[in-house]
Amino acid sequence: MTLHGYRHSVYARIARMVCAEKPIAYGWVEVNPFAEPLPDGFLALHPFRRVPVLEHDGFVLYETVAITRYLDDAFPGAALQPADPRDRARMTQIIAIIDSYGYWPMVRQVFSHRVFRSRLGEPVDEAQIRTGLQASHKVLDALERLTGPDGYLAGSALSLADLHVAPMMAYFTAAAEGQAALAAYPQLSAWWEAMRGRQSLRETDPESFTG
Ligand SMILES: N[C@@H](CCC(=O)N[C@@H](CS)C(=O)NCC(=O)O)C(=O)O
Repeated sequence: MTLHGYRHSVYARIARMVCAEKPIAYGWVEVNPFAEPLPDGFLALHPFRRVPVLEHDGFVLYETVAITRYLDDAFPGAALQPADPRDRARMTQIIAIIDSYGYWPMVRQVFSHRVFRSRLGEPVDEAQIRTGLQASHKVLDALERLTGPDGYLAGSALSLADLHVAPMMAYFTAAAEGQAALAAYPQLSAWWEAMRGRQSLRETDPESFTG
C-alpha cells in the first residue's frame, strides 16, 4: 500500500494516523500539491490535485474519508468505526463538520497565517486570522456538544472521527489564538489532552516525519 501525500498536509496526516493505529505498513511518495509542476501522472491519480491518494494493488483512491474507511475495512487490526448505527452516524457527521466548516478557518486561515506563513517568512494576513477564529468557534462549539461521555468524539472508543479531527486540532492549537479558543470548551479540551498524548499523533508529527 502506498500513500501519496505532503508531509505538512493535515489530510495526509489523517491517513497516516489511521495506518499507525491499525497498524498498516505503507510506502510514501512525497507530493507538494501547492508546488508547480506536479509530478508527472499525478493528475491521473487525483484530478482535483489534492493529497492524499492511496494506491493498493492497482486500486487508486482519493478523498480522505474514502481512504480511511477503506483502510479500516480492508486491513486487519483495530476496528475504527463503531458498530452501533447512531455512533457510526455521529462519526460520519463529525467528519463532515470538520471537513465542511473546520478545515478552512482552523487550518488554512488561523494555522497557515499565524504559524506556517510566519515560519516561511511569507506575509501574514491578520484579517484572515480574525475571520478564521470567528468561524472556528462555531465548529468548536458543535464538537463540544457532540463529544461523547467516554471522551471520544463518537461512541465509546477511538474512531475515524477522532483521527480526522486530531491533525486539524494539532495545527489549530499550534497558534496561540487557537489554543486560547479551545480552552473555552472543557469536553473538547479534555479530548484533545488525551489525543495529543497518543503515539499515532506523535509519530505522524510533520516536523519529524521523513516519509
Ligand atoms: N477533500 C479532500 C481535501 C484534501 C486537501 O484539501 N488536501 C490539501 C492538503 S491538506 C491539498 O491537497 N491542498 C492543495 C490545494 O488546496 O491546492 C480530502 O478529503 O482528501
